[in-house]
Amino acid sequence: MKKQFLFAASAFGLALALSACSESAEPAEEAAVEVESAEVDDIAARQELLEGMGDAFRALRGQMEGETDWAVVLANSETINANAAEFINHFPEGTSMDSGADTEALAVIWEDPEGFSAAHDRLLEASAGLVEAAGTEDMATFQEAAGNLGGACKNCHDTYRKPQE
Ligand code: ASC
Repeated sequence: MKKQFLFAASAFGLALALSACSESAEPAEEAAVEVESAEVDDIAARQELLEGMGDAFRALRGQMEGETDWAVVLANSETINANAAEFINHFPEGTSMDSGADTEALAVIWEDPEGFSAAHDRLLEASAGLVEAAGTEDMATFQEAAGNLGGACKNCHDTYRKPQE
């Protein structure tokens, strides 16, 4: 991810350097760099949001195993719910792993948009349920909601993410 940023930054820097030493620099060349940079930004944005969900879910597992602070449970549940609503906005066409970008997103996301959307709907339902369950401060209720959430994560990953080694 970092490498891609550096690449985009240096490609952009190169375009700037070229335009600085040649007044006839092609504007189209700069536009092409901007598109690539936007796609790299989308990949970075969705990865940050998804990793944030993973971190929050791990924190919740700790809360379920050890002493429980329901304010912490609620905050992490809200993070998951908010990130779940947002990351879906960062899947522009051309950003599967087939593009060569540093991503595990499979091309089937764009070949089967209805299926991807349905998997995301299931996630939103589960993440809203997680927040609701956190509010009850009842561990059995929360554990069931966390199980639903984990199932929604796995359901999407099984089909739309590169299989993990
Ligand atoms: C996580 C995480 C996932 C899900 C998944 C649930 O904490 O990073 O991708 O939970 O493992 O099955």
